[in-house]
Amino acid sequence: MTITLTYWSVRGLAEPIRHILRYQDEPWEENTLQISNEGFGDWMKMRDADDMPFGNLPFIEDDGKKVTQSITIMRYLGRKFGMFPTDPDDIVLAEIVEQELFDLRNKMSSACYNPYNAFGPFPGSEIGKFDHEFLKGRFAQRVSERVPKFNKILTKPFLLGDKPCYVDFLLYEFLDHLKSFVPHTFEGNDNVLAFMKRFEELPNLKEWFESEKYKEGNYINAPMAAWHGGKKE
Ligand SMILES: N[C@@H](CCC(=O)N[C@@H](CS)C(=O)NCC(=O)O)C(=O)O
Repeated sequence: MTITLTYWSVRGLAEPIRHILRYQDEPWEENTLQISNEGFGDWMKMRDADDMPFGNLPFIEDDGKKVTQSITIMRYLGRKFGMFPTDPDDIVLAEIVEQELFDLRNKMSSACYNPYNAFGPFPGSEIGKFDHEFLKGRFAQRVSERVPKFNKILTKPFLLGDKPCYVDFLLYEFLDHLKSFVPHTFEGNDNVLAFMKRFEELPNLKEWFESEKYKEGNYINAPMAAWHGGKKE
């Protein structure tokens, strides 16, 4: 049965899932929700149905089963397509990097989405002050210390060896966010740049990165964010 991915019409948390689905050879489909009152209404109906214990976006449907939580989806697809490590040391490294990326990604989201009005207006939401430039500066500092650490561990073609594992898809997408958000971070980190280039050359992904659809671009964050990024204007 064809896997279906449901998510908003941005890269957001779904792009690593899209990349892993693009890379493998089985057909898959996308159910795109528009960021509008109508799209939100459609989502409310799905979220409140009984077929997901904790309805959230993104989710995938595979063989009648719905899977939520982006990292769980990546692990699920990694196992399904033979891209989940089996060696205990590899699993530990993969999960450390997976969680490091999750932490950094959350920091970046906090610098981009104003918590006082992103989902409101709610009573009391006017009391806070959101300072995007300050938070971006803090984030830039953190990644300038973190990116060299990625550079240090990327000694093989991919994180664990010659072939990509599910974490490589998370890693590429996060690095690509950094490329737009804090581009100077890559200076002197040649292993990171070589990793990104190798990823873009992978079978099926190479065709994607050369496609018109990719060149059109898509926003990283939703329109309510202080920084959307990613779209080629
Ligand atoms: N931990 C979750 C976070 C999911 C999440 O925050 N999803 C946002 C979009 S990025 C959403 O719109 N969720 C729908 C909702 O909360 O109703 C994951 O990694 O999947």
